[in-house]
Amino acid sequence: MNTYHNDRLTCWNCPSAILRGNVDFRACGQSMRRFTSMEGGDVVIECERRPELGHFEPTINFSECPQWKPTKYGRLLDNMRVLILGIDGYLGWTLALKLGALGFEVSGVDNFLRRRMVREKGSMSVVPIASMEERIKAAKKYLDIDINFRKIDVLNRDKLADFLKEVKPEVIVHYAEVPSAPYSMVDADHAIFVQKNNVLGTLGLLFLMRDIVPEATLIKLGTMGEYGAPLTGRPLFEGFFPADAVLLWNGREWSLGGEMTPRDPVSFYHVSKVQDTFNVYEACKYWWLRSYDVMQGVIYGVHTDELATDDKLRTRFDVDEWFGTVVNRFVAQAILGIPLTLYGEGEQIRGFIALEDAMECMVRLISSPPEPGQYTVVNQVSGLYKLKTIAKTVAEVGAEFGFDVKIQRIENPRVESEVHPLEVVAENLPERGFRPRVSLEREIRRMFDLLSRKHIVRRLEKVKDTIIPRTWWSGDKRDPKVLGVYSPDEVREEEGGFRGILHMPLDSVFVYRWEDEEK
Ligand code: USQ
Repeated sequence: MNTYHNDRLTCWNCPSAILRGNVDFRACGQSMRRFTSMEGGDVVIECERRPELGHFEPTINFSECPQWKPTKYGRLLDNMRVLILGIDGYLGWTLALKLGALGFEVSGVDNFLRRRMVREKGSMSVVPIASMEERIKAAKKYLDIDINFRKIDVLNRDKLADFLKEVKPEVIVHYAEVPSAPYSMVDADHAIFVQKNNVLGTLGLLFLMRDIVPEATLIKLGTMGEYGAPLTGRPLFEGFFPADAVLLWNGREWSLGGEMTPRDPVSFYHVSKVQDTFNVYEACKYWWLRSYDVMQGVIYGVHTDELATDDKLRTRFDVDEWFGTVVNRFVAQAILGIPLTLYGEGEQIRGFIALEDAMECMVRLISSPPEPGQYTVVNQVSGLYKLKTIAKTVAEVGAEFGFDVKIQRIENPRVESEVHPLEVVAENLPERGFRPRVSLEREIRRMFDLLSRKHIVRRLEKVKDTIIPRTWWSGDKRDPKVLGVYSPDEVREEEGGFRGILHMPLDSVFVYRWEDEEK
């Protein structure tokens, strides 16, 4: 039996393996399996980290390689070089600290666009964050982490190319996209900007990876919103139909196995992620690049151990109508005494994941690099909830902190189904050792604990006017009408609508954890 989830991966997966010999780059994608099992030794590699081995067949597995050291996250490559694009953001900064604390060599790029866009709304991060210079100093002081930062716009390919040559990353985590659906719906200028920044930034990056770091893994942030929420209830598979899916039409039957599933994005921002999906998929096919495309659910929370080490290490936290995600906004509203803004019916079901769990997912993906040409989609959620359940939970936890929280249904400024089934398959992360650890209530409690501190409440008061949504998918700019105000015990979660169904096999793979041993 394997001790770690990634024991059986081999040099084929390792970014240190430089492919040499008779490698036919046209034999990518679909024919990869045949290629990897080829006998006769045509394919050889050189190991960047172990040049003394000379040329050899790429068959050493991680459990045999001294460079892949055991940790509680599985085997991790010693001093692995990770480049985070968008390192100044909510996720980027959190991941930088997490990886730094685990011994990765962390470098990062940002152009501070997020700070500017939030300022454009008249808002700011309600959790105070320092300049990048000060953040890097604090990371060194409190966690002894060195971060190699460069201010670069990912659309500037020349500068990005120079940095890639300097750093030679083995993993690139791409968080440098505009993450907001409402921002992309403000007007034509905003929609065009979002799509240009996101789609062309990623497309340019793919060409640079081909030319400079073809062995690196691209971990690209997509979104569960790429799939939409099919009214038929068809499960949302991980990017592709499973082998036994069939299409029936006119009395005839075809296999759908291995075909990309349909996408039905819900804003021009979500469309940009769909376009990225195709561009990354193609680059893996054409050039043997390797990628995990992460369909992340709605993220929430404030906590990781590293962020909590000192106030100077905290990550940003937005609550305005453009950049605040729903759980984060609800907690802010509860503290400000604004009834929680449920859009429309409140029967919408979404996949959610806490910040801390999302970071663990990233470490798991980094620990399991794909093979050349492999493009794998992972659905990154840890629970499915109705929005009204989220509102009720925030109100109930808020009561523990002494807040009397009301819930309001308001007109929905978005165009989205408000009553729909949702069935999600999320197998790829558990197979790589991920187990959700943070419950919704626990993280909401941590959020109240942090956000109700005096200095943050003062900042919340300052951005109060940016909370009520005024960006309509129709193009209108007006306050929505209130449809009803409720106390939490009047919210009946089980009444009406559907229940989310999540397929997440947590027992299928043995996961070794040092904590288990310590118990
Ligand atoms: N919603 C409310 N009240 C609010 C804010 C939102 O009812 O005050 C509703 C929205 O109508 C929507 C749901 O909550 O049905 C989620 O909205 P959101 O603003 O939290 O998230 P969304 O716009 O879907 O986008 C966010 C991130 C995005 C990421 C996405 C994951 O901003 O980057 O891609 O979550 S997902 O939703 O799974 O597509």
